[in-house]
Amino acid sequence: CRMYDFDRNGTMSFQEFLALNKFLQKVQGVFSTLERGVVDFSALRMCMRR
Ligand SMILES: [Ca+2]
Repeated sequence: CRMYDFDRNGTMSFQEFLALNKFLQKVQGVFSTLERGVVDFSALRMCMRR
């Protein structure tokens, strides 16, 4: 799940998760009128499981 790994160290820290959350909220705000489900939260959950 490198696409969520902002500093590209191979793992997703809690700090990165928070940053990602902020980012996703922004993205969702932009795209929510265009299409719901642009951000796949189930994929993110799989990412966190590792
Ligand atoms: Ca990282």
